[in-house]
Amino acid sequence: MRLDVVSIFPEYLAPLDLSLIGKARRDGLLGLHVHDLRDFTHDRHRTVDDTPYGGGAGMVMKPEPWGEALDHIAGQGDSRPTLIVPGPGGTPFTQAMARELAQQDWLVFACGRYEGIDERVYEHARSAYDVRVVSLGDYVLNGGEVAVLAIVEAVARLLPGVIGNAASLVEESHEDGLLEYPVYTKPAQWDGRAVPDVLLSGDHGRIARWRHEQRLTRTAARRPDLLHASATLRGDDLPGELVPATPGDVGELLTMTHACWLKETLANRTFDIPAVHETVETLSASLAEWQTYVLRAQGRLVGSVRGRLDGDVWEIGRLMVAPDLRGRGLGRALLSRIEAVAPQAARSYSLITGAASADNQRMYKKAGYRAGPSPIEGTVLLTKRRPGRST
Ligand code: JD8
Repeated sequence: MRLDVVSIFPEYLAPLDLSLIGKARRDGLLGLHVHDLRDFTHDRHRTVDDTPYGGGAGMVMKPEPWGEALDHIAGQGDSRPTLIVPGPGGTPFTQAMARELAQQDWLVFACGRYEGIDERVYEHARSAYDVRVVSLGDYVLNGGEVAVLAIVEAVARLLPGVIGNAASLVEESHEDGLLEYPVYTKPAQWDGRAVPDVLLSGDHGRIARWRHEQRLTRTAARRPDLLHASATLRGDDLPGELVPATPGDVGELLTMTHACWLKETLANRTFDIPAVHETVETLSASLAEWQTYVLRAQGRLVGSVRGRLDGDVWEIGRLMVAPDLRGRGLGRALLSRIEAVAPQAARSYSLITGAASADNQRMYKKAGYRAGPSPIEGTVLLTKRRPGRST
């Protein structure tokens, strides 16, 4: 990758000689050329700024030096570079943008100062560049150099060979939308403080689960904006009440049904499970037969359950939670909700699950259900008397 930076303070970019970026330059993994804007002036004072048309405080950067500088640089190669112009009003710089820019061959950075660069420079540059105005964040700096230092580091470290252990790029904050987990190193005891036992356990599965939980918890606490509401959903604080399913839900419901029953087919080693063979038509028709409810988090369908009265038994079915949200008590919460909406005539609850669906059976038994013989081979029938309903 080739990088060009234009600034009236070229020494500001000296930190890019250091550390991994400096090494990457020396190893030829990226070429960085820093240009002094004043080299593209022709007056004795090497003037780059002037007073703003229309009046107002401060000075504006003159168009001529910029025009000459950008034309000169564009002439250094055949391809069409991307021109990044940092500015407080630009598109927020993100890890996703860093990944995108890291795919480019040639990036050119224009560091403004004063009140900014004459607007005609942006228009002029579009003839030879893909121009992007990018902001580092919602605060005001005095110029673009600091932003360029940050953007170049964020982009260059994604280039092959720059970071020794590319694997470490995977679990980083913002790489997958979650903040990083806490890290520890020797000594195991310091300042009367211990390293969490799980990290000393050698149980890599447990360590991975703990780290993921830490990332979720930290992100929910510090950057809930990064999380889809569903990510922080827990059974004990279900938002709102269950909403009756409508024909408009059928598409998503079918998709989630098939996704959720994959686990049951694997556990029970059979595809002979009604949910697996559900279609849009059969599911649409079922809405008339079953009281079906959906649970949404910020618009995302994350759970569902249904019930119908069979004599004095409230038959519960299709209790499902989006696979990535299991283990948070949502299934238990949905079960409580569907029990709560059982009609007066219901004196007990029943539901059927796979004979090998251990997690489901464990959850139902914890909720007070008793397993018994089922009319359907390969399944168990779980029943529970409705509280306060004597025999
Ligand atoms: C480039 C001139 C200063 C900005 C009058 C203060 C980025 N996140 C960011 N905050 N500020 C900048 C930034 C500020 C710049 C320039 C970037 C060039 N200034 C100006 C307008 C108000 N002064 C930035 N990226």
